[in-house]
Amino acid sequence: MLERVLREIRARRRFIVTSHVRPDGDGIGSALACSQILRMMGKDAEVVIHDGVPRIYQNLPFADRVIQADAVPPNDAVILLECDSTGRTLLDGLEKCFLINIDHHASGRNFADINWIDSSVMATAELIFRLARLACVPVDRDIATCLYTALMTDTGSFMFEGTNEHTFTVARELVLAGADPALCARHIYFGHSTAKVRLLGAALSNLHREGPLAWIWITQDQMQRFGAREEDCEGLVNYALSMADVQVAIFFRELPDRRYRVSLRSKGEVNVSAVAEHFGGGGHKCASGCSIDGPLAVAVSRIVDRLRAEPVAFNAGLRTS
Ligand SMILES: [Mn+2]
Repeated sequence: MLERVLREIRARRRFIVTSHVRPDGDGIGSALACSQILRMMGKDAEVVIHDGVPRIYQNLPFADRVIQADAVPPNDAVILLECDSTGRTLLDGLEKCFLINIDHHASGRNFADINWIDSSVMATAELIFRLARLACVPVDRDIATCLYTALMTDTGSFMFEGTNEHTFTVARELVLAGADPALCARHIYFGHSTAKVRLLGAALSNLHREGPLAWIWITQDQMQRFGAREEDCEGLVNYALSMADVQVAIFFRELPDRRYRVSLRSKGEVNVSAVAEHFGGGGHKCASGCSIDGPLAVAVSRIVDRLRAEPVAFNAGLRTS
């Protein structure tokens, strides 16, 4: 499939690269790297992201030229990264375009003209790295920095389930190409806003525990009080997962329309993508998300009930603790 993707790229000239709303490190890093690889192949390429670049990724090379827009500009093809549908981009006009879908999610779908979905890799960045290799584009320091940041964030700093020797081989290649691990980490893990740390305090003061489950939430009122943005909620769920006997952590964020955005994280025993998919969302075995109607108490009990119905080992844990 990689060969096919490269063939279709070579046959075209003007590209738009995009990813989903609320883009994460892999979405942003892979899109920035991909667009630069295309430019080094002699193509016109721009990154268009509905929500623009979150603050912690704004130091990445090429981030300053990302176009924040509601529709795709004229192009010969659009490359969608990390999306299971065109809808995930919130960009208008995609139905008229030639679409190339590159993804590594198990929930990935064949919605585009070409679909390269490989759920054996930890990050789309690994696929973009392979694309550069096959296209004979030298991975320079800037491209390596984008790809390393994508790989680092999607593996939870090389700590998530599925991280293996192959992941480190790719990371090694990227460091050899000029990515600076400490510098990449500093921008992401020591680059938070004050609002985010205040949100963390509020979320942790709402910590609930039930056996191997932990959940926290943030209200619109708190978001406004701290002057927080949506992106400031990114990663808060991981603090609830950090306790020794917790298997699954859930983060509920109240949306302006009073629905709730739900982030699910698992240490590996429980497949949380099945739970998210049940409510119309998706993701990975260990990290997934969905949206659900409020009020909060109803949203919490629907999600928690669904988790109680999950695998036997997990239920045993729930009953005995
Ligand atoms: Mn990813």
